Amino acid sequence: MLKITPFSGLLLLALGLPALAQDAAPAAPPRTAAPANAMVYFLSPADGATVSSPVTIRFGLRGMGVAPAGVTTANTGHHHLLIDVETLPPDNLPIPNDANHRHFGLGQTETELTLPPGRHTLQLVLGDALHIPHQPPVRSEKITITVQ
Ligand SMILES: [Cu+2]
Repeated sequence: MLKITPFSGLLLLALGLPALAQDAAPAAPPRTAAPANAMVYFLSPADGATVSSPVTIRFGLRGMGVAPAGVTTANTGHHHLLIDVETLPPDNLPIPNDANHRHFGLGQTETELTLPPGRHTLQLVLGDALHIPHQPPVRSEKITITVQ
């Protein structure tokens, strides 16, 4: 006799929904582990700094190494700079690639940023070979700079 345990019930439910599953988003790829002590931060500018544009932004990383996108070596990643981003992108998906979410997939550790005058926020997020934040995410504090 077939025993329906809670687990097999779920399995039957899953097997019974192949059409729905095909329409759903593909399963998120597995997350890449980061050491608990990993830390990404701004070497410059300082939080609260007043700067002129273009401004050089220098990225610091501790407890992990920088590697270009596509490289799957353990405990490495590449920098992403979030500019004036209020809501963090999802941790389980590739970081968007647009004017507000800049990728440094060649392994760069600094950039020259041209920004209009006014206040801007900057935040760093490390991404793995597939541009997905690590588990746990390695993110800097969000800093605010004023461009003259
Ligand atoms: Cu990336």
